[in-house]
Amino acid sequence: MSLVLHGSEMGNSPYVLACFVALREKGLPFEMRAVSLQRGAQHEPMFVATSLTARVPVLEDGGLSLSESSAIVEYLEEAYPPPSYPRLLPADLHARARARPVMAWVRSDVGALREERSSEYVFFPRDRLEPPGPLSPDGQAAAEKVVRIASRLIPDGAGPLFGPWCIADTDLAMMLWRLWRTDYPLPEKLRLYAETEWARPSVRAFVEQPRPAIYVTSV
Ligand SMILES: N[C@@H](CCC(=O)N[C@@H](CS)C(=O)NCC(=O)O)C(=O)O
Repeated sequence: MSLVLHGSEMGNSPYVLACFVALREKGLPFEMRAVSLQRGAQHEPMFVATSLTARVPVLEDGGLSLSESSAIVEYLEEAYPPPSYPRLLPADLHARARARPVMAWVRSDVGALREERSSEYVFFPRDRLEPPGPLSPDGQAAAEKVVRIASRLIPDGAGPLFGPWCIADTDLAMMLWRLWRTDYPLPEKLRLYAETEWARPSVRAFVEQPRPAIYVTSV
């Protein structure tokens, strides 16, 4: 087995987070390679040869190179399936069906929030960042939408979403941390959920990885 995960040098990609957590939860050994997005290394021919989209994450597994974080998660679940390997997606068909829209939604909607509350706020100390400005009307609407949807999804007792942990929990918690780390008032249930999900060893391993001192904005 020779698994390689290409991530960003700054260690702040929510999409790389999902793949990193998926690999850790599966208990698979993998090598992490950092691509310097700031220097445009994602456009270099060597990387483009492995990446369909010239973006991180990319997973290499033997002869396969795969882009797009949710495709990588789905691949890992099929290539290293339960019960031999721990699950990333719920065992129950309906729960699994409900987890996928959560994964798709955090990747495709609420762009204003992802832009105005960029992932640096989640992964870098606040004293190294510009204080977050007020949310624009679109950003505010997106924040309210996140709270509304998360409140509906997260069960009383603060989760996980669908019984045992699944990768959609990490995705949703990442979205909530954008709010929580920038002083947005989260309802207690959501705050508890976000904190619990962030305490998972697989997530801690990503959050606590060493990062370069330089700060550059991205979403
Ligand atoms: N839909 C993609 C999004 C990947 C993505 O946006 N990656 C960003 C880093 S967070 C990237 O590589 N940006 C560099 C670029 O677009 O040039 C996924 O889920 O993997």
